[in-house]
Amino acid sequence: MSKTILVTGGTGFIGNCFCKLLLDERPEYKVINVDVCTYAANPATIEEELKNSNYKFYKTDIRDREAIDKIFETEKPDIVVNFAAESHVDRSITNPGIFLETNIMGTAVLMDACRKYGIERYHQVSTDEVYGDLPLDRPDLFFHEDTPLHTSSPYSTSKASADLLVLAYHRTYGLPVTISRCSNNYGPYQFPEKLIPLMIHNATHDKSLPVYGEGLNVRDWLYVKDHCYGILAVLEKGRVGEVYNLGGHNEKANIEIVKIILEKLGKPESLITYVADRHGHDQRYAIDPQKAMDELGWAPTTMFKDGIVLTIDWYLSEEGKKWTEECTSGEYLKWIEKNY
Ligand code: NAD
Ligand code: TDX
Repeated sequence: MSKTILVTGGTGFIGNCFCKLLLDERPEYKVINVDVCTYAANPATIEEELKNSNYKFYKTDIRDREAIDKIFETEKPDIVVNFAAESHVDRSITNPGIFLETNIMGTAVLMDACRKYGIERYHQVSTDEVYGDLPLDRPDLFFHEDTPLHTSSPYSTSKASADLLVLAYHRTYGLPVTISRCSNNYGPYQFPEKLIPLMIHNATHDKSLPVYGEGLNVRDWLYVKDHCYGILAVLEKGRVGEVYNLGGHNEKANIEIVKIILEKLGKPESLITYVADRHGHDQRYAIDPQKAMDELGWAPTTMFKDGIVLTIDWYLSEEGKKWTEECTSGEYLKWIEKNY
């Protein structure tokens, strides 16, 4: 049966991968992308999707209640998946306000529309950062779904607040919600402010690679498409009102990642520059994805050694080089003004 799925933040890194997956593997879905296109959204990302008759794009802010209501009235979505967010921790440290507005208030506006117009499912895309961090000397510890929320940055606090609001809308209003909390994603089309694309970009331009502190902080890396399959599994098999952790047991210290990238690109380690640490820098993230594996039959399929090659190859491709150049020069901001 044909269904309409409204995806917010579908011009961003993970949201676009999710839209592509739906268009490729779930042709029965009509995909509506609602994205205001912040600095993090290069329009080139959705060039191909715009040609697909199953896809529609609204350049709209999720904080704009009137505009969101209008889209719900017109499109009558069955399912809403909320990716839209301010997503970069460093930016949240310098400018927290917009994180609270988009990540918390935007979520409330979407869920109010869901209540008003009725939906089958509201899914919130969340992060392992809501659990805070784990000590480096306790490799036996992992984040479980019932690990207390204990955030460090304005970003993670805004995401945790949104999660609590989502669960409150379920309990108070009976909204049929699910939440997924994922570890660090990597892959093509990631904005070059995040660790992996930034390091690839700087290394290819023989610029220094800024590693915070001693580079010993640990992140748990998941290929973006595996994350999107996980969200699809939650939508199709997950229980309403539940939280699912998504991760691949692929923990690496930042310095390890940086050295892998340099090695793959044939660049010298002398490009590494140790810089001042991030304020409140989380030490280690480590997801236990057992619940998603057991209940949903989900498991990542891309090994890091393969995913990192796919990622580097994409950033070195003509498309990847042009896309990154547009992001770093801000060229597309002029394009947005002209076209929308
Ligand atoms: P991104 O920054 O690449 O994309 C975010 C998208 O949201 C952009 O296209 C942006 O234009 C859009 N957006 C921002 N504010 C908006 C608003 N007010 N209205 C409409 N659209 C708006 O981020 P991403 O890495 O793709 O992350 C997507 C989601 O996944 C976020 O909710 C993030 O918290 C979560 N997440 C990310 C990771 C990761 O490693 N990147 C890991 C776990 C969870
Ligand atoms: O220049 C850098 N140097 C550096 O050492 C940058 C940009 C990062 N780092 C470190 C900080 C982190 O320990 O690398 C690690 C990864 O940093 P980010 O790419 O900024 O990701 P992180 O802070 O871990 O958050 C990411 O994962 C969880 C996403 O940005 C979030 O949206 C997601 O929720």
